[in-house]
Amino acid sequence: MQLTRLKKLQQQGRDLLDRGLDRHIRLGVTGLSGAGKTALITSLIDQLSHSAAYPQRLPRWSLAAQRRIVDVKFAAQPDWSIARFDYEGALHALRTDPPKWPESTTGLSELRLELTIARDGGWKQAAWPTQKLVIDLFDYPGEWLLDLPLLDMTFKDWSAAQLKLLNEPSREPTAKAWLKTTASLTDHATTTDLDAVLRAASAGYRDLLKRLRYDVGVFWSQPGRMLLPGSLEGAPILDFFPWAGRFNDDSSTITQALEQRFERYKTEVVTPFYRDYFCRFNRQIVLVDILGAMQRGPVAFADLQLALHALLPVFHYGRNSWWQRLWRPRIERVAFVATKADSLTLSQQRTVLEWLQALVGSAVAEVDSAVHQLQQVVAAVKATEYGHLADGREVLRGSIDGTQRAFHVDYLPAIGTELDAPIALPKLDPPHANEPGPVPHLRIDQLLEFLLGDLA
Ligand SMILES: Nc1nc2c(ncn2[C@@H]2O[C@H](COP(=O)(O)OP(=O)(O)OP(=O)(O)O)[C@@H](O)[C@H]2O)c(=O)[nH]1
Ligand SMILES: [Mg+2]
Repeated sequence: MQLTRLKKLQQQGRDLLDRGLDRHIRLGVTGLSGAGKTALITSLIDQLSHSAAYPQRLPRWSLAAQRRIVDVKFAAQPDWSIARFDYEGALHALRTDPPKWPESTTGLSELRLELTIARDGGWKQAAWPTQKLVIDLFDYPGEWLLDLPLLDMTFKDWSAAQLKLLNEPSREPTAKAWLKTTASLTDHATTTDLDAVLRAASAGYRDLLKRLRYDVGVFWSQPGRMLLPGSLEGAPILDFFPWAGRFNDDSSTITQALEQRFERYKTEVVTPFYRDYFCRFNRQIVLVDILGAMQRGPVAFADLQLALHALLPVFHYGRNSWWQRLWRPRIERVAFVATKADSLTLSQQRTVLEWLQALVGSAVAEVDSAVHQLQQVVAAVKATEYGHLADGREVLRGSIDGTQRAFHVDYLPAIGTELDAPIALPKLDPPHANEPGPVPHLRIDQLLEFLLGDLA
């Protein structure tokens, strides 16, 4: 506890120093696996690092439009114990021939950029003609965010909620066998076989979560680390599962053991992430994979809405929960973003924006008004060109499986209608880099304006 407080004080000291010197942004970028985080961060870094030389590529970011970016450089990241975001590796993949999308990632990584910006008038201009803007970017799995609500839950409440979910029609057929096995677990496991019993049922639960995610397409799964264990692979802290057992029986060995693991998961896995990272972000991009969910079909799309409902209270600054009051997250700006919009025509992009507004709108209305928020539809890396066929129909042109094609996504549900069937979204190859400068994008400059526009 002492060590934790000391660490927190040290961090606060570092943050204050950072902020006192110049403007300092700690930008977290998150989204569930495959949402487009790595492509987005790579594009953000690419746009920023070229912004002094190619400001014309970012017309809607005022600092670039006013030609005030003097220099951009990479700097040593403050936290040396986490991976550096592999911008060079991702860019190399996008720039090879044929180009490839960056590899999938599973953990936390960080990168620091330092921008030198010409001042725009004001009394400081004569003495200090430029100022520094330090941007730390963090890539982290959205699955970790889904775990934050656990901090407010007891094992009993969490178990009840998860078991209810597993019995719903979208999940029950897949969960049936595991539910049956766990229900038949007797609570008379002796101390010697308890560990083996828990290990086997937990492995079954983790396997179930994976099948639900990858076969059925659901998004809402807890605990998130069971899907992306990273360094916790095989660790006993992940050996727990929702339990329908007798909670009021103090002598129940299984209940006690599971409860203990659940509490340790909260204090040793969820809390450190919340305290050391989430609370220290002052800006946040949340990627909402609307197109990915529609592509997986109605069950996945409904489940995305469920996941968002679970996730959005994390950005609720009314600080109703003890963990929010204790650590006081200070996110000032949150951008909810749907990416991969380059697969759609302009009017279809508008439809996706309407969906995004509808999905996050109601929850976001409750976010503290001091937190600025944006909903936007972008493409981190624009892989298509828009055009028309001879008969006037709209069409997109891009490379699919190495062949140039003209295509059009025929079915996209209008807002307020049901998604009847999966949408047929093509998996585009990245664009060939045939011009110098940053990767082509859609509205990344608007995103930068929202995230950084108030700073210089
Ligand atoms: N057309 C298009 N496709 C994109 C774009 N961004 C991402 N994609 C597609 O989405 C896939 C996943 O993107 P990533 O950036 O790896 O997603 P991620 O969220 O980092 O995924 P994980 O690291 O696996 O969690 C890519 O391989 C591309 O196929 C985009 O801007 N345009
Ligand atoms: Mg990634």
